[in-house]
Amino acid sequence: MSVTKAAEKKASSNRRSAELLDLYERMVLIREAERMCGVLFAEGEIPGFIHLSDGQEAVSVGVMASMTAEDTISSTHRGHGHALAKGLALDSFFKELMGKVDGACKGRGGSMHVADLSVGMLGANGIVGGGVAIAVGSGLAHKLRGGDAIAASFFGDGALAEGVFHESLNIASLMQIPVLFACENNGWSEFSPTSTQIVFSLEDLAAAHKIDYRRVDGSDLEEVSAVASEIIDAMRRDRRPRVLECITVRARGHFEGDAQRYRGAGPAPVDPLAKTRLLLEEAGASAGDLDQLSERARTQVAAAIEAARRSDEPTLQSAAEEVYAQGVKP
Ligand SMILES: Cc1ncc(C[n+]2csc(CCOP(=O)(O)OP(=O)(O)O)c2C)c(N)n1
Repeated sequence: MSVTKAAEKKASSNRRSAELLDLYERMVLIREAERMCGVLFAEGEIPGFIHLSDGQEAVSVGVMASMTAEDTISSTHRGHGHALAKGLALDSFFKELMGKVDGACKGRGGSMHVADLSVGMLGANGIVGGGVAIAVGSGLAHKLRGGDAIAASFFGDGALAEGVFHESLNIASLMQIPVLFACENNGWSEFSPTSTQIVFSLEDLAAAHKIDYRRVDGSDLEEVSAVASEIIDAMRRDRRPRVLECITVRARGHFEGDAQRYRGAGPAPVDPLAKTRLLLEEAGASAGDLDQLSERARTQVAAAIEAARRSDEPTLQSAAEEVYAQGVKP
């Protein structure tokens, strides 16, 4: 190998390691934010229900590595990772989950309906499949406006049984809408295995709707980000929909507090964070530097929680505010 070729190869491998480190840091931040969500929920500081996405971080971070602020996403009840990966600020996130006036939705959305249009996060969604059609609508808007922005819908395998999902695939294919259907297949729909719920494969369904389909190992950050980048680049050019099935794990219960009595002892799930950390260490990152990165995440999350604690709750008198869009009469 020539000296120039060797130098190019080294530079490209350094670039890859720097990108991987950046994505790893985002995953660590999501894991830490969710760990603290669990603590705050148990202590009664987060009202309602929360559903954590431990084990699924490589999907949100890997796919969104190729998205910009102009691109839009819709999410699910398990949407913390999606919101943070899309760029929702930590402060806004914790204030929203803790029901405070300075939250992303002024404390009205909470965990299951957090949204921030300024970063293209169209909302988490308590309705299974509810976000899918929203992303299709947003993708249509991108197409009509011109440019190369795309929309993505993150949904679980449970959404495959919903009518709206089938309608959404059909219309996206019929009208050639640049929407990425990103399925996080963790094998569970609440307390039931997917195999007891669905009779078709997502691959067959995509083929029936004439939409290109790819499957990735959702615990493998490098694979998710490489395949997503390829797909999204193609979508920016050809303005067509795509289906990406990410095989992933739900490391925790369906919701926080779920005793998981329905769950048998299976093989230990692969942790995408541990897997990526190993890769980084093999590429030369020191354990000390990686520990420091985790420490930084803990400090950032702790500061955001403290800021949320200092923020006020909405007043009772303001309960009816923000119900209607500005300028729209009831
Ligand atoms: C339309 C609708 N039906 C049923 C429910 C109750 N429900 C909440 S979560 C869930 C399962 C979701 O499974 P999946 O989409 O695979 O996501 P996961 O929880 O595995 O991330 C169900 C059936 C709901 N919220 N909305």
